[in-house]
Amino acid sequence: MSLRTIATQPFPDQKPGTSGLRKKVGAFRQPHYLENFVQAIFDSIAAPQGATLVLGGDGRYYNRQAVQIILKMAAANGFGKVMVGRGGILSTPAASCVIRKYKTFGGIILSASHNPGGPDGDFGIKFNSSNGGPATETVTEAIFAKSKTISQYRILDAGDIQIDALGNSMLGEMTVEVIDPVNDYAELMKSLFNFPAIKALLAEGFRIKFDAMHAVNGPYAVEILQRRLGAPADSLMNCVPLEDFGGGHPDPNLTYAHELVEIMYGDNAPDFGAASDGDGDRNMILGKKFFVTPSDSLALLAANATLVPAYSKGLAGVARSMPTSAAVDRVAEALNIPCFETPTGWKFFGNLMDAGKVTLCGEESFGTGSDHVREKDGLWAVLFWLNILAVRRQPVEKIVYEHWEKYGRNVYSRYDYEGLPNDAAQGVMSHLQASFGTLSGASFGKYTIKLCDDFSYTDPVDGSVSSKQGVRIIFSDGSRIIFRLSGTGTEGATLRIYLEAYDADISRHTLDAQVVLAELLKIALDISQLRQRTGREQATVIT
Ligand code: VG1
Ligand code: CO
Repeated sequence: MSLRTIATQPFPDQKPGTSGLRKKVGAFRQPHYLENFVQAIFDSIAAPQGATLVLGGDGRYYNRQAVQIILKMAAANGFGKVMVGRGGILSTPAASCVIRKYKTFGGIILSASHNPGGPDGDFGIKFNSSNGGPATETVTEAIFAKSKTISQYRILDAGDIQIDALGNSMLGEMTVEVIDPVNDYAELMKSLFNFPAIKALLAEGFRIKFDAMHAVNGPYAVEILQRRLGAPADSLMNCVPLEDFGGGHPDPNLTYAHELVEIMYGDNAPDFGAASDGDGDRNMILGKKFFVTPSDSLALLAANATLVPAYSKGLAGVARSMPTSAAVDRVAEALNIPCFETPTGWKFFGNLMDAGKVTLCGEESFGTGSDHVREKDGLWAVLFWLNILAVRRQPVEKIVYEHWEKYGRNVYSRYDYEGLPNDAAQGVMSHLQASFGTLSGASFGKYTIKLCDDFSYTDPVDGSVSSKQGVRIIFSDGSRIIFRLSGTGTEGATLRIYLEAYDADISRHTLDAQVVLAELLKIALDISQLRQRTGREQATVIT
């Protein structure tokens, strides 16, 4: 077994996006591509000699090969130990949990989350710091800078390491500990929620359906929902993880989780439905023929937090990403706690949680979480809902309607235009930016623009500034239109339009969101010239 130093050349395109580096599998399989990025991580994070690292991924195609490469590189770069999930698997929230529980130096998570997998699908990698959260922008910028000048990487010349049985083995001087990917996470969930109450609810015939979408959360759901909480086996679907997610798009929304949606909108529907994504950090919540928008879900969790043992003493504060609706702001105001507005991406919540400023965080993109880990957490959100349902004993939609009655309704929808030519998408954004002057104060029917700008965020903890985080058009009644380019796609550009209208009138709370938002959508398409500039008439996905 010998340590080898391999000469390499930089790749120009290793800039991490909203959540790590995501590319087609084919890109990652180019000689030296993965190795360069891993060495750039190791060169940037200054881990002390003998440090411990956590390693695992969502199990998608190329996960196993990547794990072997990273183990050999960690051994050659002076790490003392790597804790790897059995089979190379760890859900994103479970990886965060393990990093924190064992106080490791950090971890490497292999995932392209909700993006499709398989040989022609996507792969991804990111580094999480010792707080268990995605590296801050300062660190990801340093990794990118390093990737542009890299000239060599270090790797151990060794055979493949067994990662399928629990226990320790040696790789050169480094210990490889294969850990159970589920147990630490399940124990953490048990410590947060009222498991006996949820168990009782399920025993009384409250019916649930959880769709793991053939992704990483399958075994976690079997252990927690079925084994520990007693849900019948047929409450779970698609719980066998597959390298290509069964050819599906492991994104829990009304479009891609249609199998579950059909059940929840069909005859004899269960009382509660939920799904999670490729790496287990997203969640979708459904009632009988009822969809809870992620922004509303965050607000509801905040408003009902004291029903959950872990949050019974109340919340320090809440945070949401800028495009997420202001529903949670209203709850924060009523609770008299601070509410922070951050750029898109979970990495911006870490500092706030570490400083004890916020307890709950969420994004409109089906992500919710708390300071129990430093990632968003799909099953945690499902358990939070079940805990609320076990205490309140009301149907999902009733809980939502009561919430709107008290706080008003932030009617919300997102339109995604995927696979656009890069320059056309950029053109839309530049056109909007150039129109700020003429748009300010302009009226469109009942809507008058109060403010338009490019969102910029100053981190209240470390003072770092992130600018150009999305175009905001804010109307005098608080309604908003946001335009953003995605930072997770791997093909062309994805442009997202986020629409939000506030409605306090309960007589309109049963209206379909698309009906309420039709006028805002028209304004958005007009002022952005999206159709003319991209030739696209319809959005690819509407959530
Ligand atoms: C999207 C979502 C964002 C989320 C990110 C990672 O980013 O909008 O809210 O944090 O995905 O989620 P973008 O840049 O494509 O809009 V996951 O579950 O893919 O790690
Ligand atoms: Co995800």
